[in-house]
Amino acid sequence: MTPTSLDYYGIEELLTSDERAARDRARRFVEEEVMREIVPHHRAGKFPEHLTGRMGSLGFYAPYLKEHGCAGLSYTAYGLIMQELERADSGLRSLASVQGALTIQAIHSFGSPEQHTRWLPGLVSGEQVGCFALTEHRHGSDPGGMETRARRDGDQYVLNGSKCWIGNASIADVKVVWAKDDEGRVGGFIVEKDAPGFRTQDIEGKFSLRMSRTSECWFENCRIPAENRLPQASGLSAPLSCLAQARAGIAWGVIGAAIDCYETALAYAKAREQFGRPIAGFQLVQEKLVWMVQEITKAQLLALRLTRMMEADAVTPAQISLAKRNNAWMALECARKARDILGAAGISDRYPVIRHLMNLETVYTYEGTHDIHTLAIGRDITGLDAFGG
Ligand code: TGC
Ligand code: FAD
Repeated sequence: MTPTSLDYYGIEELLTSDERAARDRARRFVEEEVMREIVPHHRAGKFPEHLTGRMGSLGFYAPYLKEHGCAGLSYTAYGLIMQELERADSGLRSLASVQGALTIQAIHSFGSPEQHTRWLPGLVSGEQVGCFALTEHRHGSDPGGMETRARRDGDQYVLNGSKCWIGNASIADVKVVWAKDDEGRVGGFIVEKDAPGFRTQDIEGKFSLRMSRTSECWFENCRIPAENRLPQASGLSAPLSCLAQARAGIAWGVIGAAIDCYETALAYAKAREQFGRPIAGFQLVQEKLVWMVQEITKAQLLALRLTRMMEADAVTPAQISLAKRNNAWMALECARKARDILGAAGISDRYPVIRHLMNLETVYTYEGTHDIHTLAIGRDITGLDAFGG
């Protein structure tokens, strides 16, 4: 196991022993069971499906929850687990985000006790795969405009519409689908694997998050039992509150990708010689390495403070937006600088940098684009809505 990792400001001292243990368990899993899988699966554009159950058995899905087999750890431990998963590949962290912070979170927050008993144990253990279908072909940043409808018909709901860019939808046993009801109010509906009228297709040709399955979905008079509606989910705030948990995980996760880029670039720069000396000795190269250390350190402090505020139940959506916005941008910039330091070698998957760089283009966009978070924070500090309308 890698003994050390970038920790310029002694973050280690601010963690509890349980948090360190959770991080080390995730790191060990990544190094012993995942790293050898990554390049072949990334090249093939496939997720190593057998890891889904294994990650459940290690308690990686919504580990900040206590019931139904969840690990009952702190939000900081959750963040550290996401960091270690994303150090390997954003697709691995994405699986944990979609399964845990989105699907499990939605059923946990808005489901009935019967729904908890029925679906949560299988999702928490990873025996069942979940997905969270909010985005539509015509509505990404503005999910409030969604066109998918759920019409009540006796003891069933009939869903019509489509969703796009949905992680794991084509293999999901349990799909949390957000749709507007007869009153035009957003609700959450659980669509099970073989629901009649449901169709899905994986999106091919992705250059980013290749080690992750992403799908389109269509609902054509798709009938589900009325008891599959999440009773407590009423309005757009329901899916947005799940996104808050996932965005906090991303704020931590991307630090893992950034550290991997930095450490790769540092080692390369010390070994690679040009003009008769290691390129690490050139001022311009040092400036890039220093920028990475500086921004990763700031991102670590931001992420830690964020999850400590979440542990105290004292965080606002705009504060979460700020951490997601800053840290995803920071990681993408680190990947770009690391790619530059590696020269031509930086475009080869012999090194992890180009893979992280391509992945981070997705992370910059999903869970609210960089600019959508700019406007969310802008609205918070000015009281003025610049989203349009
Ligand atoms: P707005 O009026 O602001 O809000 C509607 C209601 O929601 C409440 N709210 C929140 N609640 C909890 N957490 C948040 N972060 C919240 N933000 C808003 C708000 O108080 C209001 O409540 P109420 O009771 O008054 O109705 O809604 P808006 O239509 O103006 O939109 C705001 C905006 C643009 C920020 C929002 O729509 C947004 O976040 N858009 C981005 C969409 C997005 O992030 N989609 C992500 C899809 S899932 C995904 O990408 C998964 S990838 C996962 C992975 O692989 O890791
Ligand atoms: P758009 O909303 O069309 O935005 C395009 C551009 O316009 C962006 O630059 C944006 O910032 C800008 N823009 C939009 N509105 C404004 C404005 N008011 N002011 C200024 N600029 C604006 N979604 C799910 O529901 N579930 C998933 O599991 C999921 N997984 C994903 C996996 C991958 C690999 C990807 C790429 C996406 C995934 N998404 C998922 C979708 C993701 O959340 C959306 O892509 C994202 O919310 C942006 O929506 P969009 O792509 O439609 O872009």
